[in-house]
Amino acid sequence: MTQENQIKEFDVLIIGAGFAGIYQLLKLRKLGLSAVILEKADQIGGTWHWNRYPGARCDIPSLEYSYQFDEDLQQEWNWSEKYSAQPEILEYINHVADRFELRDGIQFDEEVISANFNESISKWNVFSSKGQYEARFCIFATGCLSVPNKPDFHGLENFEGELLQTSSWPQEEQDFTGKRVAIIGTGSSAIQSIPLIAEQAEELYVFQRTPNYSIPSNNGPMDKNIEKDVKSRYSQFRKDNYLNGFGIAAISDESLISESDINEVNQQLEENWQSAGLGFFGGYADIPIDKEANDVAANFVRNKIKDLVKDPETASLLTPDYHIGGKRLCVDTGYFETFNRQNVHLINLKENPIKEVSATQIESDKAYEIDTLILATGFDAMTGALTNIDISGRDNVKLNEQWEKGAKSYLGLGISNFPNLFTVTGPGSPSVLSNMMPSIEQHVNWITDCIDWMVQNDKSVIESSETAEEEWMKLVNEIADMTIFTDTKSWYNGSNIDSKAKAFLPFIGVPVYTEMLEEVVSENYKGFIFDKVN
Ligand code: N01
Repeated sequence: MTQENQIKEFDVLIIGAGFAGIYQLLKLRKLGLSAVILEKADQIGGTWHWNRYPGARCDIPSLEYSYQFDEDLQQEWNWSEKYSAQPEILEYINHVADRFELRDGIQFDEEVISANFNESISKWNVFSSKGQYEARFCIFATGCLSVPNKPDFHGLENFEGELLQTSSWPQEEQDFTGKRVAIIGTGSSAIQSIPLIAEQAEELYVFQRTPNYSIPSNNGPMDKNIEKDVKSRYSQFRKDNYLNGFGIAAISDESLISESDINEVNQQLEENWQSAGLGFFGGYADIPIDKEANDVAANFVRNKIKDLVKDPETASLLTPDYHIGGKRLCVDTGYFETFNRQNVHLINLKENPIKEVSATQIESDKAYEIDTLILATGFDAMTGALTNIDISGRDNVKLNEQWEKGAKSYLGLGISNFPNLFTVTGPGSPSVLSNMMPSIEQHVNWITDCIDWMVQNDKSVIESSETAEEEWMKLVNEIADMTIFTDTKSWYNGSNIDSKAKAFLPFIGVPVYTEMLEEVVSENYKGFIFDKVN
């Protein structure tokens, strides 16, 4: 066997060098375990590396969308804006990698192709684009929104102009000056990028299938008083946020619209519109669960769209008719106002789906001559990054076959038949319905403690029991069924991808989830099986 072909051995393999992967590497090193990250990209950053389209920024305040594991780090790092833009977030993760000397533990340009559990030695055998690895544990830190959805538009391969996708944006700056640009999709990525592209492009054609609710970010330079206040009580601030349903320091949601005076409700919603962004529901606990309360909030936004967009027909096309929050809420800077520009045109794909893309045109209600086509068509969310890898567990069970009728996981951390495999923010955990950063840290801490516990207690192999997994997913769905989240087509329930099983995947409710995680640990990892004998 040549040097390159040698199997490299580690205690733990981590897949993905985003926020989850690099923190996981740090934690495992502290435990004294050997670990390596395999990363497909040529640099760290995960989602913040790939999604570098114009306007990309977080929509949870940066004081919250950041690591909390190191007090010095959180005190010393200063964000320039309330919601930081993608370049600054990338700078931050690079800073963390350097500060904690993590770079030498990452293999770049190395895509994981397959992972097979070898039952005879209880180890994972992993093949990448560059080599072969053997490890006791595999941790998938592959993100929830990392596999782009590229719909098969008829004739797309014939397009001779520039084809871009928001979720794999080139590293070189793109200049749209003088160009006729088409963008397909009106989710968060499009809503962030459209206002900026419109400022440059000669013409911008927005192809919309479903309109979205979007709340103004009211972004701006970091308020130094707020920063000082948060930093003076950072660890308590973080703890308090875990007690909020979505893990975000929004306005507490103690009131019910159904029991409140409508004028007061509208006043509160106006305040939220002016300042809360993603926390727009703040103040009212019944918006996600009571259709009438939801209608009050939805109508508030619908009226705002009517006020912001001058042309009534365009305003009406931009107005969603489904429950607010059913699709992930968007946060924007001047999105609706952009449609008042002469060079921006909205095309309704519900009435006129895309018929054909040719060398220079895109055709729906008519043919549009374009120079650039941007796909802002979303992701194979929550499961895509796992099912795209050929993963086989016990008895050669394939993960994508086991999940054919819907993904099942215990706590979003472990999957039955896949021993010593952990997922960070996997399906069945709050993940995308929470602030991802604390949720990532919560999972990485949990996984690391679990591995440590196994070492201390002389356990070799852990896997979730099928019963625990079944019961867990039943609970995930029971909670979701109490809300309006399941009525709407969204990537939360796989409806954005035709071939995908339709099931609601995120766990709703950070505080309950946190309690349950603690309970599982306090009962010696209840629901998991150790050292299973066949
Ligand atoms: O993707 P999306 P995204 N023909 O799935 C349309 C996070 N994020 O990248 O709704 C025509 O939301 C699709 O239409 P429809 C955030 O969690 C965060 O924008 O399926 N259209 C939709 O309009 C977000 O929710 C930030 O009818 C097609 C759009 O494409 C998630 O990532 C910023 C189509 C896809 O919207 C995904 O957002 C950006 C087809 N065949 C993203 N297929 C922050 O602010 C799809 N569409 C932190």
